[in-house]
Amino acid sequence: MNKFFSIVMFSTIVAIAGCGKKSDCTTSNCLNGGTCVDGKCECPIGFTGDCSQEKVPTSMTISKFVCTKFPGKNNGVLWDNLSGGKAPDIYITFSKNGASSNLLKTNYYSDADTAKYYGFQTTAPITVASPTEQHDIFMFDDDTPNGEEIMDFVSFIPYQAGKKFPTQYTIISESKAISIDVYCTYTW
Ligand SMILES: [Ca+2]
Ligand SMILES: [Ca+2]
Repeated sequence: MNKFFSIVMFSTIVAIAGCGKKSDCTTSNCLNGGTCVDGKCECPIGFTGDCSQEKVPTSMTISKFVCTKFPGKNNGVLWDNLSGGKAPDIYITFSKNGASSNLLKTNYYSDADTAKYYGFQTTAPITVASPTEQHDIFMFDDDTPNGEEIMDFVSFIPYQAGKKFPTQYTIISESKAISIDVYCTYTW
């Protein structure tokens, strides 16, 4: 028998054996709400295999960021200490690490109060084309017409692997001075 026929014969035997094979699943072993159909788990979008494995999103959409914590002072003094002792005028930028242009730059809130939460969003949702790559949020104190001061920044990877695709999650800066909630959806 030549090699070609050996392969055909082997494939045929495997195919016949496959027909009599018992089911790979029952509804109870398909996870995360998956159901067993014809011996195969049918999974909620984003999951595969026995529905415990996540598919990496091809893109994400961020609808808003909400800042729940920011530093009210800069080394013990008010951010606008030189201009009459005022709280900072906060805004953020969101960018892919190393990218020269921002995916988002917001307007600022004047004299921001550390006891309040501040939402940052644009008229159109932000598309994150590389959800597995590092992105950065910088927070600034606007000092127009004298530029701005960087208050702190948060680096993060938008797709948090193994977390089951939360539509809201919290990121905290390394200094722990800034805490921001991210509101997002996923596309596969
Ligand atoms: Ca300032
Ligand atoms: Ca200012």
